[in-house]
Amino acid sequence: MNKYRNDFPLFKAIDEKNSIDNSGLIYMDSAATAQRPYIVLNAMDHFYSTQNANPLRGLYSLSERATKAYEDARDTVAKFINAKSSNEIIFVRNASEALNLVAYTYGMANVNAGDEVVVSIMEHHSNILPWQFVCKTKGATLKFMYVDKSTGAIPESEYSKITPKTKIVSVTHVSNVLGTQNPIKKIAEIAHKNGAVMVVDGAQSTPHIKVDVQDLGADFLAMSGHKLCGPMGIGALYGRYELLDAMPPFLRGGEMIEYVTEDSATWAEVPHKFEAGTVSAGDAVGMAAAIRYIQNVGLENIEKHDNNLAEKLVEGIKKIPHFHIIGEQDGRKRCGIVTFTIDDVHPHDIATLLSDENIAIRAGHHCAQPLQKYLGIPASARASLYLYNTEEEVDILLSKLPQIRKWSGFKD
Ligand code: C6P
Repeated sequence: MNKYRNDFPLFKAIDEKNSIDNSGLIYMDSAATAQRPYIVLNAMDHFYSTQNANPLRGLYSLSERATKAYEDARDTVAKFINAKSSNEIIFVRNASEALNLVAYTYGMANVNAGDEVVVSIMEHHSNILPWQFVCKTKGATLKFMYVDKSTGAIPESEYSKITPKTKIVSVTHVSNVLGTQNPIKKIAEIAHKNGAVMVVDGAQSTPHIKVDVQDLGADFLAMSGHKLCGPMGIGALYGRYELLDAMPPFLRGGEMIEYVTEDSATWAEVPHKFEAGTVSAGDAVGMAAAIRYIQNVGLENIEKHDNNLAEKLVEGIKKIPHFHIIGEQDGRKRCGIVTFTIDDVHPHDIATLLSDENIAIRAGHHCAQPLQKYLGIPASARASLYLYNTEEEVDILLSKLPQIRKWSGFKD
């Protein structure tokens, strides 16, 4: 896999003043945002250099080309997650916006007083706060499925929180902290048996494993472009067509209407009903190029590579005294997300000390404060691996980690 590293300009970047040299950088924060290959930057450059016009409006050929590039990108996303039709893909800014869209439209229209929404304790804030808002506004109850603290998995007994009162079940496919891969298919079956819809947060799964929305039984799925080597500011919401068609719009404005009078409006067909204003076509083109890049590398190869590296790192960390792996204990099942704590050392100090060694990891609450509170840890450190990381980099990290307590003034 190491050959793919050369596809990413950031690892070669030297600025004009020669003051920045990323060539030795060990970047292990891809769960926060991945790096972008040339192919993505070139696709966006090509769009703005040769096809730039406002899509979906103009009746001249340049605008038609822009529209085609944008709609082709939608088609690429649809095929990537095996949606039945590209009309089931709505471009949004990121996974957070996708989840908010479902909450503000489907949630506000279908959740009523006395109803329940079920999430898990491992959710990112983006999959908790929109549901808190819906439940508080509508007089409904937000219920949490808790995890086994030693394995990071949701015990099956917790599924009984999904009942006929449940209108929405919203669970992450892969946890950005625990690395847990949730059995979405099973949870979706339970949700559907109880008459609820299944919302899946695919932010951390779509970059690493094959995601098939039909096989999973997902009614909605949120994803971000920037986590799968695409640009920032673009993501997608998958929604089952029948549900999207029945939902009210999210934002109101240009190009999402059929007809407007002084005091009323009717809406454009799905998906355009949900895409008010000038769309982010250049970013959509970049996201599609990223998906094609990932497909060329092969998701199975990426999965294998990430699992191998994560296993090596997890097993190495387990051998270091005072270190604790948080969540899933099998590195091969963590989608490259390796989260740990060190006794008596704050995770912020871990990240700062490693930064001095040219290693970038993330530390903090990872936008999952309810989870950290439930686990009884104020914060954690997280190294997240992707296709451009190498075994050598994992070895370097593993050689630095045992020194962190010493650097922090501890004798062992
Ligand atoms: N997690 C992390 O470092 P956005 O920011 O909207 O593209 O993605 C939000 C989001 C939603 N769900 C999960 C499971 C996520 O991990 C994230 C983003 C980043 O873990 C930034 S906090």
